Amino acid sequence: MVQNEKKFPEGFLWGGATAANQMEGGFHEGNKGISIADVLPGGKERLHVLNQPGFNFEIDKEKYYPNHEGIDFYHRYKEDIALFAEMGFKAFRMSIAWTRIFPNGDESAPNEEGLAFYDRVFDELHKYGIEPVVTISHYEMPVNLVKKYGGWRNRKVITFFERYVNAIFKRYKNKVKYWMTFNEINSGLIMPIMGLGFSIQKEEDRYQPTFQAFHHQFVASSMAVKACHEIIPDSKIGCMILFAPVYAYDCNPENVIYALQEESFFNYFCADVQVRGEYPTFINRYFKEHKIELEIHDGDLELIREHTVDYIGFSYYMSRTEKKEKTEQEKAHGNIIPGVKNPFLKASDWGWEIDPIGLRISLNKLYGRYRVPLFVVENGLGAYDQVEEDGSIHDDYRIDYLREHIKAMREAIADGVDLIGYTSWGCIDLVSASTGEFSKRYGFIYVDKHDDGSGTLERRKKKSFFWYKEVIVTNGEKL
Ligand code: BGP
Repeated sequence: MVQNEKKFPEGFLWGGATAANQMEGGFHEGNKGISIADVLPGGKERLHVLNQPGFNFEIDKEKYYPNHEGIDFYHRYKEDIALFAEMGFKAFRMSIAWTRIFPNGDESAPNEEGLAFYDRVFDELHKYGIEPVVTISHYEMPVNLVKKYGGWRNRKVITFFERYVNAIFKRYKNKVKYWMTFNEINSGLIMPIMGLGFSIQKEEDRYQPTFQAFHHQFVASSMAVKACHEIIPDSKIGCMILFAPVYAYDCNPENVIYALQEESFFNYFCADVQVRGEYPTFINRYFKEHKIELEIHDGDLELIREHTVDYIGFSYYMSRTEKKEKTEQEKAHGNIIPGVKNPFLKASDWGWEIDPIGLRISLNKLYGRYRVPLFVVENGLGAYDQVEEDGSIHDDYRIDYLREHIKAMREAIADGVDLIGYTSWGCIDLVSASTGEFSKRYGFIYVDKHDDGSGTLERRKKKSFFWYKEVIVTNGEKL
């Protein structure tokens, strides 16, 4: 028997993660088209839009849209990548904005200016030996595809996506080895606007249209896996899921079965299709109960079966505790899916429950179920940072959070989990996806930009910058 060592393997991909729409800015430059992220306002209004029916995907000229300028990575990528290199990053997770490559999504040829921009970014990363890890679609499909076709509900979108992935695989085949298809694909179950490209108008939309849209994404994802392997033979392409392990509130079997059902539905439904290559059996009952009958074309299921992903990328921020019957008071309101408050856990300023052991549990659950390499492609603490008079930022709370999560990964490696990398979320401050705020900061690098849009965009190294540099240089030994 091989004894698992309690240390990070050689070549472990340490780094940071971002998404184009949350940092690039330049939303009108280089012929870029309008994406879903470009029509989302900031602050409370964003939360309202994401949770209420009937969003129209229009830009209101009177309003402020934080993603339009982001942190201006579009013009400052050299400066930012130099800072990542100074921290010793081995990998940088970023996404390509679909709307830079196909501004409206349905053109027949790609936009050269958009392609050239990412060439420059990848070249800059390679200059420092940083491996790009690229998400193909991170919450930002072209708005034209939403308005004209109805987002992922429409099967035609698969063809447009195919055009897009073929263009980027061909163009970057010598520059990008690690890919991921849809960011947090399972988030479409709760936030269809960002993930599936449509707004729920009535309760029934949560069933037939939602799962038809998922089916189209699964077909598109397998098609992308196939194309990626054909065009870039030494590539690795993964799925990306939002994983929050579900705990039963207590040992009441009613709560245990409820937690199990929630976990299967939210954490495993998409991963089962993308990793195992087939719809899980538990979903059939759900489909039946909600009268969902998928329209499946000849060849769809074969494609899904034959072209499964090489690894699982996942985000981990919190665990979730569940109880079948819960009162309003018991709910853990900040969490992505509320559940009930866990009395053993503290929460972030946004109410996200902090649970490093939950990461070890997630890694064990995922590896036990799928036996493919895992990649933690998002994890971090959103917090308010204070800039001191001398310009320093003492973010010890962030260091504590990350340290405990990295320890948990090390334990999981000793448990036998095959973990290939860790890219902590928002390695440079950027726009929050759920709230559109700048003040919810995750970075090792502070960006002088505020919720009202003011700020010089100047970059500053936080205390965590120097800490993470040590972590990387010692391959996770010095925490
Ligand atoms: C994930 C998304 C990211 C990111 C992160 C933090 O769900 O993939 O895009 O933003 O969560 O969330 P937030 O920005 O809402 O704090």
